[in-house]
Amino acid sequence: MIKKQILSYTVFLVSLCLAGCFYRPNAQRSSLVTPTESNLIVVGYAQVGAESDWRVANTQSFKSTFTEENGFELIFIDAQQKPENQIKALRNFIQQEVDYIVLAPIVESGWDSVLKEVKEAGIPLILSDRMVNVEDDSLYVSWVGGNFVKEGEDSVEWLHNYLKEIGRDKEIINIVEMQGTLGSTAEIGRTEGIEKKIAEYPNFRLLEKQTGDFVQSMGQEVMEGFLKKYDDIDVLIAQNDNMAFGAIDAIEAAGLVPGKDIIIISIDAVKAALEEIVAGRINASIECNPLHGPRVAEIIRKLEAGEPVEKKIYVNEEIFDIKNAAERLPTREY
Ligand code: GYE
Repeated sequence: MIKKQILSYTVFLVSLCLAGCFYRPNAQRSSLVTPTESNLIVVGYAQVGAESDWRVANTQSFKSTFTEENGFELIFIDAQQKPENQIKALRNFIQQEVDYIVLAPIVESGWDSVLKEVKEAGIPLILSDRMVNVEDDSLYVSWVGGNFVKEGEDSVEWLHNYLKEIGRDKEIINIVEMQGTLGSTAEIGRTEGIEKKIAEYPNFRLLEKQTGDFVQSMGQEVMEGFLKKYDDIDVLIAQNDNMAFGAIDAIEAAGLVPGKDIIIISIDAVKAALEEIVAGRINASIECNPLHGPRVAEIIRKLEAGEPVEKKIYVNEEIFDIKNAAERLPTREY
């Protein structure tokens, strides 16, 4: 009798262990699937956040490209604009033994040690959108994104041409600048391009620059501050559309007409910005294309095939104003 009890207890223990050892709840599947368990290529993407229309379109581009039907499993992490969250995400990706890591770094600095860990783990890392400032560029395989310096330069060139067209090119022009997240490649490049070009035109004065962190509500706050401080602002250059949307609210609340009393130029050219151009509240938007999903997938395809990839890939971008916005709106993807 006792023997029988011991036997059934042992069977119970063994079955408990079996269940415990092999049970993998569905909810954790994404973190447990490894390339040996399926044929899917596992890609971890450490995204910046959801701070702007541009970012939402970028996330959508990755989610619709890196699907199971296309042969991928995507592990998507929204870092909520906190660099420490991205570092944590990268370390988790290493533990999960993903096949590739895609990183859109929030800021350029602070990457040397974690990217070294990624390299030591033998995981190819692709940078998308923004850059890292590291001593050893073998820490990443490839980068794809916009030419931020050029976008900044184009915004001021557009202004110069527009002022000529409306006969104001001999006037002193007071400009305020709204920067993106300080220390991000998009901010660093755009600030450089904008200020280099402003310096080329003796009648352009930069009254002040301030960051609005690429966020609409902060754009509104920063503009309110500018309007309290200066009563002679001619132009706002906002380093993204969403901050310009916030600024429009502030300008209207101050009893001024956006696009007329204050010329507004922004960067990104998302669909809502094209609508604002048609409505006359934004004068121009310099495109920054967010659809990097297929571009990164193409880099991975080449790496899988053992083909060489370019270290830096710049995306072509356009300029939108009243001359082309209406005609392009119906087919605008984002
Ligand atoms: O312009 C802005 C987003 O890094 C290019 O980030 C990107 C920028 C984009 O928040 O809207």
